[in-house]
Amino acid sequence: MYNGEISRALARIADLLEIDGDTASGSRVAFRVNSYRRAARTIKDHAQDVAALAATGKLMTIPGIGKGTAERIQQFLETGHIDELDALQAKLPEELPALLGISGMGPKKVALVYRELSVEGFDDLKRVIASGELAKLPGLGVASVKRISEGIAFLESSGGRTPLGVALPIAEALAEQVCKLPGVHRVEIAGSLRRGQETIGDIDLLCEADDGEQVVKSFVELGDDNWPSIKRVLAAGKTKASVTIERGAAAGGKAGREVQVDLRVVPAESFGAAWQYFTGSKEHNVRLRERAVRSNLRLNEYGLFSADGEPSIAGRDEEGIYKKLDLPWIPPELREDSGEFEQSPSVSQSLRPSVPSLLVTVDDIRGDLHMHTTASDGKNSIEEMASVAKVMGYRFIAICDHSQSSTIANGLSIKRMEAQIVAVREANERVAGIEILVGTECDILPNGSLDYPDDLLAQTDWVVASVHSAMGSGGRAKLDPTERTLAAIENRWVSVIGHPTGRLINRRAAMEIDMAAVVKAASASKTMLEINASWRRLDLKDMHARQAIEAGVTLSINTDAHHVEQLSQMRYGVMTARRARARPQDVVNTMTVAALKKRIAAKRG
Ligand code: DGT
Ligand code: CA
Ligand code: CA
Ligand code: ZN
Repeated sequence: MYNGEISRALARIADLLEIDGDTASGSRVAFRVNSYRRAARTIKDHAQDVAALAATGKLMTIPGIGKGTAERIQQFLETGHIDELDALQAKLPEELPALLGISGMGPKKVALVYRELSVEGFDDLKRVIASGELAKLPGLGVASVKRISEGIAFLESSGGRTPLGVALPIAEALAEQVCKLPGVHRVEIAGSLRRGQETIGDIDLLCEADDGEQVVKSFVELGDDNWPSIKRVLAAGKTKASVTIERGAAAGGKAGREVQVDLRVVPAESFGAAWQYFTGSKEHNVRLRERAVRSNLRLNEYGLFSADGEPSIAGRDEEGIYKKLDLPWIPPELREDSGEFEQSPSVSQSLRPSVPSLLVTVDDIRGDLHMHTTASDGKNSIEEMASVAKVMGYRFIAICDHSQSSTIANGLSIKRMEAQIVAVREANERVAGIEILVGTECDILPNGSLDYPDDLLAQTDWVVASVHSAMGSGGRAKLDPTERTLAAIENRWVSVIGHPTGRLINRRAAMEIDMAAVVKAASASKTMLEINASWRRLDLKDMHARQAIEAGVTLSINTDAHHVEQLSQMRYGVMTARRARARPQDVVNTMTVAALKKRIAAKRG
């Protein structure tokens, strides 16, 4: 079991205790809530595997883990349940904890509406908003009610889709388990997940085996000693099973949400056809089928057939199908009927490598140019970040801690930034084999100016400029988000605009930005735009990144890691870049150190 799961279970107990109990400060419950929260935080960031520590009886050596918490962790590891959590869940209305997923609704507010207005779920909450009762509660008022109703609308419009970075690890771990079942030769991911969409409706797995019924049977009986474990079986047939997996409370919004997994079993001779079909998108498949019909062929999930039926002329692999339809193999990320047919040169017309085969890959990435350390709100030191980056094969990184106005993120004052510059330069001397650039994530202030003076920025190698405050139009901000971004782009020291629209997937809408204007100004001034690879952001999103590339803007794909583990989120950014049709030369992270420095200097002059 991962530390994250244990951490989430403890945080969940804290949430439910806080909703359930009398948490007046100084009370016994408040004390327990705090200690669970502290334990959850410590475990989440703990460098060692907590399950391994537990196995050797060393749980209580972790700071902040007392006897009671250690017992609960032990129970969770052994049984997958915690009695206290189950009891709390049973005591509270079933839908109530889900209200915690609404932006603006913390445990205190959920407790308040539950106790004062008998709100037990979404419908009740919407009712008390409409009747005006909610705004009358102490500590709420019109502004916070507005925020809560926007939060509800956002959750509803995002339809409970699972973020890419939550779904992919679940799918990979499950695929690995299925691979070990008797009679299984091969397992692959299909559907929107293979296409790298930012959120996933359900996970589609495809499995090659001769006896489908046997595989389905052993699949739905997979034990729960492995992560992830199956929560409910929705259907189990001869060649198909649908189940749900608990996706974890911290994952992109609502607590306790499940994600559906469809498993289909097919024989080797039609594996390619099925993989192509179930990868989709539906729109891509429709176009492909039309193309088959025009060649007097018939395409379905079993294969490609001549119009008069037998025998199948392709179906073992995807390449064969595309080839017979006079197309190069099209990367899954492009299969959206958004130009991939028009872009793909016909195989017979051209022997040049096809455009899609030139898309950027994770292997092309030589460095990550946005990450935080303990100097601001990160969890690891400069050297820790650098050594993990080195193991990943990177040649460079940029340390970009927050600037002075980001007070909640412990942003660096001018003085601390000056010390940080020295610290990064020293670390760069000490750590061989990787170039550590002095960077900053400098706030773009509400008036469009930068949070540090130019003479300080000039001492850095790389400047990420980001909007973190006053993100709406009007209000505190003097300029609207587009004007602020344009002002930052005009600053010669700004290398890249960080997470340009500020959205949080399933949580916060993007700022209203005139992307065409931003892209144009970025291109003209040689300012780069970021694809923030954190699965919580993926910002720029695919279509905006495509717009940027078409305007000649260089992209920078960065994880914004606040912990060494998050450096691995690079792949989500790369998938997004591939959906944007990015080639290595469109992405600054693929450059050598020398070329990177030259590229940065091209704007600085
Ligand atoms: P999702 O799960 O909503 O994120 O999106 P997908 O694309 O994974 O859709 P899903 O899971 O309903 O189906 C997986 C793929 O199977 C889909 O991309 C294309 C194929 N497929 C499913 N149903 C149909 C259909 O009725 N017609 C066609 N042409 N393809 C389908
Ligand atoms: Ca799907
Ligand atoms: Ca599906
Ligand atoms: Zn950042």
